Amino acid sequence: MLLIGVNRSPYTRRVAITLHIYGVAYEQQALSGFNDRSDVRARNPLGRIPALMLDSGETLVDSGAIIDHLDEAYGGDGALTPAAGADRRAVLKVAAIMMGACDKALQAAYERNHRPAEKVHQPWIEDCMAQVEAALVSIAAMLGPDQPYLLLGRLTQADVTAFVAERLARGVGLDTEACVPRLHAYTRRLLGIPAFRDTEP
Ligand SMILES: N[C@@H](CCC(=O)N[C@@H](CS)C(=O)NCC(=O)O)C(=O)O
Repeated sequence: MLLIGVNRSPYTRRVAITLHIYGVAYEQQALSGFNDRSDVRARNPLGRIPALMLDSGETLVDSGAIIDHLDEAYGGDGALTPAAGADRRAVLKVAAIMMGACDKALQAAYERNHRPAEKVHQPWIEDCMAQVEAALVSIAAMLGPDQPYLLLGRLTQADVTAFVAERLARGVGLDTEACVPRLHAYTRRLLGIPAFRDTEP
């Protein structure tokens, strides 16, 4: 199995963490969506990472669709996203908010880094960053002091997505230690788990 993408990408990293947790052996081709355009497009016509090439040769794209396959193939009864019901809805809701926060953080970063300086619209960046912060605050509010996991008393895809979103938010300049201290401390604790630690970019 071949994971295409760099772990600097929150979407790629959530797939890498999921593969680790499920104990699936894989290789990784560390391609960037921007720096390795033609190689990435050869795997995903949209030109985005991650993509996952299965041993059969089939290639899956988009972290949500890839993880859906991994849950089905390797998750069993302990899948990171429960198979059905209220537990599934709760995990998917957190994952949707955290992946949306990643989308907004990247829009802010793209506005800063991919446009000529005179065309950068600062209010748009601030609007995106306010959405990121509000999303993280809503998830931080679910955490009690020293609570190890967000939901169900065990590690789920809610934790994986909250981890990568907090990491990205920090990377684009949000002071998460100040604005979501409990979430910041919780992601530091998750780094004690090999799947999180060993996928550090
Ligand atoms: N919804 C997608 C988002 C993937 C995505 O936006 N990847 C970024 C890297 S963090 C990318 O490849 N961007 C290049 C581009 O959009 O041209 C997923 O969950 O996989």
